[in-house]
Amino acid sequence: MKTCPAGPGVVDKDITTLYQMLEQLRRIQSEALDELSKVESLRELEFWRVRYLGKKSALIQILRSLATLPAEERPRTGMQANKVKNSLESGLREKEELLQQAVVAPHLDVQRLDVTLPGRPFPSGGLHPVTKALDEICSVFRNMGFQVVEGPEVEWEYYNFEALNIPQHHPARDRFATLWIDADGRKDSRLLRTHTSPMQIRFMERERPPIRMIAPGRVYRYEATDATHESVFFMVEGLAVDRSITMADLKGTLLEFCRCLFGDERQVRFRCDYFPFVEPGMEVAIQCLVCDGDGCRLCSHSGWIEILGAGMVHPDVLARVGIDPTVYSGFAFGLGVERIPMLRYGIDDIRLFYSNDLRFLKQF
Ligand code: FA5
Repeated sequence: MKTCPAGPGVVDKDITTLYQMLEQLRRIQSEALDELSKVESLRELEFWRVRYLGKKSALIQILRSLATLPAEERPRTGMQANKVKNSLESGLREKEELLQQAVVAPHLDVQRLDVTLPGRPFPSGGLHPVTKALDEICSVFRNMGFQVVEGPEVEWEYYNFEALNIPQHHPARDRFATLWIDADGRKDSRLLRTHTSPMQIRFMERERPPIRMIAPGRVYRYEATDATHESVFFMVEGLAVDRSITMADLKGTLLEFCRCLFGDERQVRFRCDYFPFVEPGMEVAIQCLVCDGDGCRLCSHSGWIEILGAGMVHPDVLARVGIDPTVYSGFAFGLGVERIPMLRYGIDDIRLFYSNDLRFLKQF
């Protein structure tokens, strides 16, 4: 270890002026800190402490001699000497902590690793807003006593159309622009299901009333996309069959669903619509949440957004699966899932859900 040029334990007798005193303090500080950086053990640190902060050290002697200085030099010299002392003491404490850590955990590189720092966060994924909407929809209907079932996305023509009163050449087929898998004109071809309604048939073929089920899933349509239409989107089918089910049950169920998702205040509109597999049929629309009914891009300036088609299950459909329509009746509905988060969060383009832009997806 180097020593102070003036001798660490001796006061420089030549210091007569304030300037010289301050200069000596500066030298003591710079040399002491330089030496401190080279200390490698607690033992060396103790030597350092005695040399620079011990009773006989230059610094402590300067502090003791302050009383003998002329009154005008005392405050400035005293302040500077205390500053140096504080800086050496805090350097001593820090070095002591570092060296003690090295004794406790010698494998840690104490110079570089601060184990008290918070860890680096791992990037973690989140649920897609459509998945969240599906979960919420399923939970609302589960609470009303509906069971959740799933079915195939590649479907037989029979389930997608025939069994739902849509035979070949029926004009209603135009409504469902279909992606065919077997396009060779076979009698029973396969296709990508255009709606979840085939699940009504599949479920009624194997279960007897009372029935209360919902079937969420992807559907496919060969159509141009726009702000409210995608070619691949999600639907939730609903079906209830029992004795004495009426239109009032259908309206009550859908109103309760809309209240759960959009609150008591939001207006719900029921209007007649035609689907060959229900009679009577209707569409349900919600007052646009973006413009509050005034008209905007999202609602095509109508003030309303259609979220589902519904109706009383057609007696022919019940009869086809062996359920007696003179004893049982039922209601069914098919809900467009993306429309729910669009309405709730004011998303004015359905294509945002599937363009994989993280800036959009991270908001949910
Ligand atoms: C049907 O698909 C019927 N199967 C619904 C139904 C079920 C009626 C049971 C009666 C009884 P529709 O084609 O209207 O109906 O579609 C239902 C809902 O899906 C619409 O209200 C709309 O919210 C949504 N939807 C329809 N087309 C698209 C599309 N291209 N992109 C996104 N959502 C759509």
